[in-house]
Amino acid sequence: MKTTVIVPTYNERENIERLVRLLLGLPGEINTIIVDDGSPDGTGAIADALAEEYPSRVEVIHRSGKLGLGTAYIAGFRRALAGDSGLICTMDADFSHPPATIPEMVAKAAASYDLVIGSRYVPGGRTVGCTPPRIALSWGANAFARVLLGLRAHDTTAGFRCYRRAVLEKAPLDQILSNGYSFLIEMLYHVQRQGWKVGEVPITFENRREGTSKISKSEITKALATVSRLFGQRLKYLGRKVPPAC
Ligand SMILES: Nc1nc2c(ncn2[C@@H]2O[C@H](COP(=O)(O)OP(=O)(O)OP(=O)(O)O)[C@@H](O)[C@H]2O)c(=O)[nH]1
Ligand SMILES: [Mg+2]
Repeated sequence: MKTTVIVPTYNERENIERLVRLLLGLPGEINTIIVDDGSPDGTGAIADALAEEYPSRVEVIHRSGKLGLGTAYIAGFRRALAGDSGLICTMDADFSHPPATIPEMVAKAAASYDLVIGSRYVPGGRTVGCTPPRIALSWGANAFARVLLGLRAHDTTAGFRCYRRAVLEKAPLDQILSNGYSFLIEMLYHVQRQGWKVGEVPITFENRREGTSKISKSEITKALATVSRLFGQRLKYLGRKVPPAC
């Protein structure tokens, strides 16, 4: 199945070229869309050089500044939906998400899943090189989102995902209010509520070796606010049967 991989970038000069070359070398029909937010370190120029080298396989969206991960995904989704890929994946640029798992995710989606998550928290999945506070934060965010929102997936904050095209076509992208990391929770909430089938494949999540993290403390507060807002919405819907979208 033709697959587009969206990679949001902000200051990923050390990673982006190697990642794109690895992605293009994977089996299957894969192309990429890099969404760069005017990275001061020149990531955008490296991405442009890759797009020039592979005009039919690498596209770059340049945005004017650091506008946030959520809107970067949405910009990538819209560009991908203008093309003809049947599957649209997202992943970080920093090698925390192993590119070699993509064929397995694609195969699982092709075998009848609507969203496949590259997951740290299913048997066989693990986290390597992260500090205990970072692990605790991820674990806490997941537990909180799963309990309050009833999310069934185990890794609800993972940015490593493959969506079937129809899922994104039907997703209420205009209604998603969160723009940071909690965008991922909000998106998963809508996907599950619309009745799509979500699967997970185990990954080894490795802490980034190059470049720096963009997570800030305010993301924690924003995630708490997002989950609380969605919990309020869920309470309204509880008891009402929502017809599946597929
Ligand atoms: N376009 C765009 N990309 C972003 C933005 N913030 C982060 N990114 C990218 O999103 C991906 C995830 O960011 P990271 O800083 O690795 O965050 P993380 O993986 O959740 O946290 P770490 O475990 O600390 O690495 C990376 O590819 C970043 O370059 C943003 O505002 N705009
Ligand atoms: Mg990272």
